[in-house]
Amino acid sequence: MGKKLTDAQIQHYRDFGYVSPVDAFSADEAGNYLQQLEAFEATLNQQMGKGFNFKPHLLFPWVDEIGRHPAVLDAVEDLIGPDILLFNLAVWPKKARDPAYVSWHQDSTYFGLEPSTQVTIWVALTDASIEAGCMEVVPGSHKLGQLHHGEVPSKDILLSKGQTIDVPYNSSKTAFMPVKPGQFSIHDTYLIHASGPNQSDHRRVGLGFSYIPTHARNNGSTRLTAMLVRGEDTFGYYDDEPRPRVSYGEAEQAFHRDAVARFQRGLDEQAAKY
Ligand SMILES: O=C(O)CCC(=O)C(=O)O
Repeated sequence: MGKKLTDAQIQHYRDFGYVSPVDAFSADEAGNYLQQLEAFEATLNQQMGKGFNFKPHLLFPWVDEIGRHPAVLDAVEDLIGPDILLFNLAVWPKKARDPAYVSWHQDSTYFGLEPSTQVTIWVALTDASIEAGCMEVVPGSHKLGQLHHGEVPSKDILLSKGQTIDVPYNSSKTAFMPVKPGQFSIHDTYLIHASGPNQSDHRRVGLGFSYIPTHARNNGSTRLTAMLVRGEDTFGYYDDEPRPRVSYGEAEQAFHRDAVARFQRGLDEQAAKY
């Protein structure tokens, strides 16, 4: 038995590359987080999409709180050990009846990690049903290792460069990962996954936290930032990210700008490799 996951869930992750759904907090708490997100969006008059969809845990204490939720970190610890860095957070909200989708990809493609150990925890703030465009995965595909991706230009693909797997693989069997507000799904860095358009009448909002063990270094030429969220970092491969103290404060915005610019340079460098 792990700290959060059962032995069967841990074995399922090893065998198939994912686990879902897992409970973190109540639907009421999810509603409170969503309210904070929407209050911020109202001040900017835009979705927490482009410009804010990377690393908002550096801008908002409520996002930092979710990223450190014991249920989340206990599950991560069960899979990658006790010394944990939050490496990235990506948010791709989908409006009601939104044609936007995420094409078939592997998260490892972006990150340039050695070893490529990374786990994504996708926390739902609203209902992410199949109809609303939850994630869909190819069970067991994490065992295929890194596959080649090509850039697919499409205004509806939410991935920044439309990176999509462009080599054949067996996609005859897929599984959906529907999650309710306050629940999360877990997937491995090499797992092939996607998410479809939102065909429901409500917004689909979730936060995709990427965690790595402190020993996973980035092989790019830009020194990246990361936040130690549990344990100890004796490697020092990343500049420390400070926790946000006030929502969208000046210092928070300045650090966020710099961290995202570096992260973006890292993404561009990795993109040149596939
Ligand atoms: O938000 C989505 O629909 C897709 C998220 C995703 O691909 C990820 O978190 O790795």
